[in-house]
Amino acid sequence: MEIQMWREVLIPYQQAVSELELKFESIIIENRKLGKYSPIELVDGRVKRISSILEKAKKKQIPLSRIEEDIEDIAGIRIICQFVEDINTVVELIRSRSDMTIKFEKDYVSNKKDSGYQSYHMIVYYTVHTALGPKRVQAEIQIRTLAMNFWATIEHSLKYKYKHNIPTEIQNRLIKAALAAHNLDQEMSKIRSEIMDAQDNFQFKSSIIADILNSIQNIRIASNNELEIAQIQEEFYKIWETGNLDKLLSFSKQLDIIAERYKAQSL
Ligand code: 0O2
Repeated sequence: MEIQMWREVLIPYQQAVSELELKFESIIIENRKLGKYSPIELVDGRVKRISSILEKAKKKQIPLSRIEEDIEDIAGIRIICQFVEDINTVVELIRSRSDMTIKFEKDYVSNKKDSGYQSYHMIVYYTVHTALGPKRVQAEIQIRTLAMNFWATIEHSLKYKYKHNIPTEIQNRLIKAALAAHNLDQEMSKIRSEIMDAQDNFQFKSSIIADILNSIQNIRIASNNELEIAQIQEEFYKIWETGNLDKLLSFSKQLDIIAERYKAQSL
C-alpha cells in the first residue's frame, strides 16, 4: 500500500464490502420472501480505518508494502445469527460459493479466546471489478450469534477505552458475562425448533397476506367491478380476523382463480 494513495487503495475494499453486504442481505430477503427461516439475521460491514490499519501494521511489524496481503481484515463483514447452529449453516454456505475463495478459517466458537470472545472467522479472497479492472481483495467474515455479538461489542468498546489494558476486575466481570452469553445461546438452542416454528409461521402468514393483497389489487384493476371487490375485501377481513393459516391459504387460491378469470395475474 502506498500511504500517500491510501484513499485510492481503499476503493476496491469499499466496493467489496458493499457487494458482500448486498449478497448476504439477499439471502435474508430471499428466505423471507419464500416464507423460510433465514440462518442470517443481520449483516454489517465496514472498511478498516486507515489509522487502525497503520496501528495493526506497526503492532505486527508489517511493512507498508505487505499491508494488503498481511492485514486480512481491511474489508470486514459481520454476519449475525440467531442460534449457534446457524453459524455452521452460514459457514457451509460460504464454503460452497464460487464467488469467494477461502484463505483460512478460525473457529473461536468451539475454541473461545481467553478473553471470552466467541466468533467464527473466515478470510476470503473476493474479486471486485473496478473502473481500473478486476482486483482480488481479502475480506474477513465474522459469523456469530446475537449474544456473542452483544458481548464482543461491549468488550471492544472497553478495550478501546482502556487502550487494551482493561483493569483485572472488569476483565473478570467480562469473563463472567461471556459465560452468561454462552449459557444464553445454549438455552436458546434448546428451544430453537419452537422459536423457528413460530417465526416460520409468521413469515408464511405474512407472505400469504402479501399475495392476497396483491391479487385483490390486480383484480380491482382488471375487473373494475367495485361490488365484487367490496365483497372480496369483506371476506378477507373476516378470514384475517380468525388468523387461521389454512383459511387464508385457501382464500388466496380462490383469488388466484378469480384473477385468472379476469386475466389479472400478471398485472
Ligand atoms: P478491530 O478493531 O475489530 O478491527 P492473530 O492472527 O491472532 O495474530 P488478529 O489478526 O487480530 O490476530 O486475528 P484475530 O485474533 O482472529 O482477530 C481478528 C478480529 O477479531 C479483531 O480485529 C476483532 O475484530 C475480533 N476479535 C478478536 N479477538 C477479540 C476479542 O478478544 N474481543 C473482541 N471484542 N474482538 C476480538 P482487530 O483488528 O483486532 O480489531
